[in-house]
Amino acid sequence: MPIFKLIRAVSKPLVLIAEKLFNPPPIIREPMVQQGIDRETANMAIYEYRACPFCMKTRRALRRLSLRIELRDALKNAEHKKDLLEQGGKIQVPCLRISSEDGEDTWMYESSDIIQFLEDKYGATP
Ligand SMILES: N[C@@H](CCC(=O)N[C@@H](CS)C(=O)NCC(=O)O)C(=O)O
Repeated sequence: MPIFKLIRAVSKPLVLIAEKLFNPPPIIREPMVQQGIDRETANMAIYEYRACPFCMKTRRALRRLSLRIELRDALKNAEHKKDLLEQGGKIQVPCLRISSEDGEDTWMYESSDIIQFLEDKYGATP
């Protein structure tokens, strides 16, 4: 078994247990406000691996900010992996894809940048 697969196999249950134990409380918004945000984030997707700690950090931020952004498993789903490589530019997760109507999608790598972007955009909404 290649070393990365072995590390992933060992760390996966730990990452998932930690995520369950230390889940932050979500922001509760007025239904109308939440619906507006849901509409806005419908054009976003996060490419991730379930057991990646950087992805877990990002999923925690999604939960805290009550963002219903689609999660795309780039390890199990070959099409998501291909899109990440060919359109995003490299295989690295997490990656936030913001689709645009003109086809010029934005691919944002780095968990800290993704979280900062989402915090700036949605963190202050009551
Ligand atoms: N600095 C990056 C690190 C992300 C990272 O190292 N992700 C790993 C998975 S945990 C990855 O995508 N590795 C490439 C691969 O598995 O092919 C971040 O904070 O997002």
